[in-house]
Amino acid sequence: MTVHPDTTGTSAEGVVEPTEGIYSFPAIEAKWQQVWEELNVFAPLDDGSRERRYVLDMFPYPSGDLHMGHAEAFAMGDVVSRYLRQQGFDVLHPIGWDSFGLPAENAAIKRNAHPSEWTYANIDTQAASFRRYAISADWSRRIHTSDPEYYRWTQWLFKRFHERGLAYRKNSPVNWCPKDQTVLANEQVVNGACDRCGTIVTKKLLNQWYFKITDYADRLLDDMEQLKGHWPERVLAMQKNWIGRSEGAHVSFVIEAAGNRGQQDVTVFTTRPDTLHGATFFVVAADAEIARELTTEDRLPALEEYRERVKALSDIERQSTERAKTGVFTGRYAVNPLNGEKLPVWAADYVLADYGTGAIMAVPAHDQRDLDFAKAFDLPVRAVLDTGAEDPAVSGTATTGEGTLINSGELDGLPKAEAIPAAIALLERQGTGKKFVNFRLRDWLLSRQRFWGAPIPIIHCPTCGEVPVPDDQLPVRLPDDLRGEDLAPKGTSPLAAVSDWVNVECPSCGGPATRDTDTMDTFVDSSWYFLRFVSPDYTEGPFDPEKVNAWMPVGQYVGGVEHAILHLLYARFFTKVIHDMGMIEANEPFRALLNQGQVLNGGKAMSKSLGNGVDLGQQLDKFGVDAVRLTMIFASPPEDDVDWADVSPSGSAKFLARAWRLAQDVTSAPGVEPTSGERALRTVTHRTVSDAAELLDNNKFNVVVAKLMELVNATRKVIDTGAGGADPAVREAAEAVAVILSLFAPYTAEDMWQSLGHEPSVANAGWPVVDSALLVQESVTAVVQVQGKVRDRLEVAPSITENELRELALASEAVQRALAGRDIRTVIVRAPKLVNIVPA
Ligand code: ANZ
Ligand code: ZN
Repeated sequence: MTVHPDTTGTSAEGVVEPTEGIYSFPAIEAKWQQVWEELNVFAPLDDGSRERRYVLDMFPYPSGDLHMGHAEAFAMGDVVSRYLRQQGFDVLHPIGWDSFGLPAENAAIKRNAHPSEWTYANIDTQAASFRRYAISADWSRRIHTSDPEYYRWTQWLFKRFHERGLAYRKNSPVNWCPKDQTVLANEQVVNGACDRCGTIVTKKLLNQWYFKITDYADRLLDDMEQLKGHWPERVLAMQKNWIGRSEGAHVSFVIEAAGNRGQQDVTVFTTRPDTLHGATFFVVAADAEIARELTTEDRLPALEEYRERVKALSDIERQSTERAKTGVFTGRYAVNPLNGEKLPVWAADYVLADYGTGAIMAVPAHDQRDLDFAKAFDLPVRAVLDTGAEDPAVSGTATTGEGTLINSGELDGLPKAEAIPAAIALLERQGTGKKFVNFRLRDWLLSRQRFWGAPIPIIHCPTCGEVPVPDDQLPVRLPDDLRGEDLAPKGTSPLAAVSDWVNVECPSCGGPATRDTDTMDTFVDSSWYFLRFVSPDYTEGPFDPEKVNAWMPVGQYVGGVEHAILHLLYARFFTKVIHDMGMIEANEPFRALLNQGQVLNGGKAMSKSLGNGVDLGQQLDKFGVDAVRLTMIFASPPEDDVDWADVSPSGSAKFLARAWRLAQDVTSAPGVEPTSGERALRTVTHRTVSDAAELLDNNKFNVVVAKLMELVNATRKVIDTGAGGADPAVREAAEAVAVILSLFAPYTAEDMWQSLGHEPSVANAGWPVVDSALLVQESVTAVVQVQGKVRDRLEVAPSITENELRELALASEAVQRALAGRDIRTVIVRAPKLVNIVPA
């Protein structure tokens, strides 16, 4: 083993001996973790002296120790963060915990404990694992959303939303999980089941708090323009689809009196007002109140029986085109406002109560679900658009394309695109309809009847109504003496049973009043945490406005695609509202988004039931942190899945040892001029550094690792068979390896850096400067063809002009031989690579 005359090997605090001999990751890990903490390497300067960059990982939920999924996601975020630091940016890379939520509460019930015990114990475990995993985080900014210092500001923000009319209460049928005994947002119902416990969700009529996110629907949609090219396409598509903007019209139909029911108006939402003359029946959502109101008394028992059956179905089942259509006749008729026709009114499940107006005009010729229903109940089908296809009444297939209006009175002959505004104009003139833009997006139901969340800061007074808790009385703290059974789900919040917490004086009139006992959805906590990180100890508000404008928006956000809709949409909404309050300049929170893939094992997601789980701790013990990190990065592009059965952490460990030995074998002194070194190796080094930067800018981390492996091989070759470890080009290469490797394998890189005679930390070494003169290729091979057949190869300068190349090619003896005196028709030249000569 080479001895290094030049190695100083001291850290700022005391002496840390350079590691020699055999690469041993346990020794290296123990050594550097402590040095980094002492040097406080990863706190940003935050003084404006450098351009700022904010890199954020979706903060973890403290469900237990870290798992393989965390190891992948956080490795990706750390690469970005460490890379930007090397490029000279002042990087904010914070960490915190999304620490409110049901699992803590369920664990507390089981163990007769307070939810905070389980929560904070898990946070400590995860924090220790993150430190070991060498996440380049600024630990001084750590936040937990369940800390009163944090949820004080969640409550403060709720109040500001309330003042702006963006937080309100209403009675409505809500998704109810019978097992968790709590309401769920639409977003938390997956295929009709609770996304937490899988229980089939039912509907319950409750008075609940909502955020008026629908007021922002247009902006949430339009501002996606800013995100194009920086967010994954599919996430943007999912958001767009979730917001679901539909242009069309509201059309009002008179429902004639019948039996015990009087005449009334019902409005429908349609995207196809041009097809009004093709409406042959009318449908209301069976589960909407309107269905009951419309149905004549004699038919009510049939309706009620049908409604019971509908309850059990998810929205997806209800709208499926596969299912046979079902419904009941209400005994009523609707009058078509354009032609006076009487349309039978049905109640059916394929129309949803909470979309549009919950009622439709059915046009079976041009809507497949209406056609299936018409067939099932023998209702008429009338085409009003000639598309050239067979009559839907005969084919059984509704026609939806472009075409010309028929059977439509004064609209006849118009193309569809003109008929839509023409029909709207007719309705507007009559006062029976108008243009309308409908959204699929619903208001955000935020109240939960559970304990472990931020209490809603409202007091209900019999005299004054809803009275917000004054700002100086925030936070409304959770009681800390509830445990075990006190927390068991009862349908109302466990807080409702704590009478000395509930009963308070009204802040407005001083009379007896009660606190709101619901807590906020945990998505509220995570809708603004990225703002708290810029000034986590700020006490004058949720964040320091100056700092927030200096750091926001987040430059790179990293996290799982499972948050494509909920979290990202809510965070965007919060940012826009806070922007409108004049508190931040940014109107989008995350400039760029990276969704890492999943970690699989044997082609399947790791799961307890499959027994294919891989324990992160065991992998780290066996292969070391750096090898696990490097394996995650090297396995695939960051967006793709990593199958742990197909990768080789031991191969990664071998590569790391090989890289590490380069530093051990360097014998030249630090700071030696590299210009006298072997040029070929220098070219590889500079090309690698240059390519790596470009690849990193495009998130192609795995390719950077591949290039790094080539550089390590090239360097090893010079040490073993060339000028050896004294060649300054070898030092230059080894230093470049250490700096690039510091993004992926920080322990190994730091140790190399020390062996190379530098002070820690390599994290601050700075990206190597590329000498572009070394990148110039000295010559290129130009292929010369005659009639498509290769006749010669010429070594030319990369900058050769077309004319120069043509002359050279024509002068070639081999070409002259092939031409055999024939005249030339054309010469095609693609400088500097190709010439094709075509004889006459
Ligand atoms: C008549 C019509 C004729 C329609 C036609 C479509 C085609 P999007 O694009 O998703 O917004 N609709 C309205 N409310 C509904 C509800 N609550 N449940 C189920 N379907 C509903 O779809 C709008 C169209 O979906 C509306 O336009 C309505 O049917 C139906 F040739 O009206 B249409
Ligand atoms: Zn009062």
